[in-house]
Amino acid sequence: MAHQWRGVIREYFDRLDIEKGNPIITLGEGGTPLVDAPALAKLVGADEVYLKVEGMNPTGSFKDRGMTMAVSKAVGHGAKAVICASTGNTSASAAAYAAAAGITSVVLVPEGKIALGKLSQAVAHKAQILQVQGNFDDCLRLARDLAENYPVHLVNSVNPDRIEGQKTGAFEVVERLDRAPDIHVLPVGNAGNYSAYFKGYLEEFNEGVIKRVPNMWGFQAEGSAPFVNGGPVKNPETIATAIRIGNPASWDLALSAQECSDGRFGAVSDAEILWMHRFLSQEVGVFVEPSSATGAAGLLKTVQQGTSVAGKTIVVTVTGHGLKDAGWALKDEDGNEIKPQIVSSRAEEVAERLGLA
Ligand code: AN7
Repeated sequence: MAHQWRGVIREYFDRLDIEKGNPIITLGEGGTPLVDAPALAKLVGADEVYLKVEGMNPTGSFKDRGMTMAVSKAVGHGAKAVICASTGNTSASAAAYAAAAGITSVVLVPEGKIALGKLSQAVAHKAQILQVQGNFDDCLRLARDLAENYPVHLVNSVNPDRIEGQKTGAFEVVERLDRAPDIHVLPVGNAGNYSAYFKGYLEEFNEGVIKRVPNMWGFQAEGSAPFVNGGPVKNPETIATAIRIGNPASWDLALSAQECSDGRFGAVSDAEILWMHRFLSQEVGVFVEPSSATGAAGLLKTVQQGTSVAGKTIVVTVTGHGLKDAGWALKDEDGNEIKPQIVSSRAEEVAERLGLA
């Protein structure tokens, strides 16, 4: 049989905190493409920009890298049920990995604030879903409380197994480039992924594989930007529902990653996010969910505000697939619905409509 990618635990077993003999629950996550994005490089004036396309993971987001670790270790400890709070992608991933493991999943999501694709994934994988009257931060508080007092294992990124699995994204970037990028850009919600990439790069640095750690640049949505405001946001708001988080779980880890990497945090408006969402689809060929365009939008804004990235090699993690939250592609710049025209099946008419005749 031909070799296929074996998932991040088997591919990086020696570099992960997991014991021999622990069951491995995998759906083949990781090994995602690093896509050259010359149109984005040109737009921002960088030497090279690559997108780490995490939408290519089994459930369509980067969460799978951490979930394979969290669920495998939960099963290793005898857990029969896992629980998470989620803005959507974590719930989709937890539900899928629990299904693969043959255990139950419970997901708490903010009422009415998760994208349809993600909700349908959690339902498809038979999660017990509850919509909580509150925001993500309320859901996380509740999930922690339940995991502490009832027989259910928490798989949010406050569980270090999640960060441990997600650090493999940095390993893959280094393997592909044969060095570290100068700058690594990410969208930030709970800041788990930002912290995980830094951990991965730092380990590569400590092992002498790379000569320096990239500057870690993290971007939030303006209405939901605790790292920029310097403290929690009580009522976070943004159309980028994945990162509609006011009280990030990985606050301390992320701040130290920012300091140690000489990195930065910034915020972009919903309009800037949607502009970049469209640019990535139309000019790069990569369809991401709006939240996932936040990093690239922040990179552009930083350049527009006067920071040059000339000569730099930049990697931008695009975190989730466009099909997760597909409706945004069907709106134009002014928010009007885009509806493909209806035509007869006569070639002359079709040619005329297409402007070919
Ligand atoms: C597409 O699913 O928090 O900064 O509950 O789904 O590590 O939180 C999702 C977060 C970026 C932010 N992009 O990552 C959840 C959840 C997408 C996301 C983030 C999320 P973190």
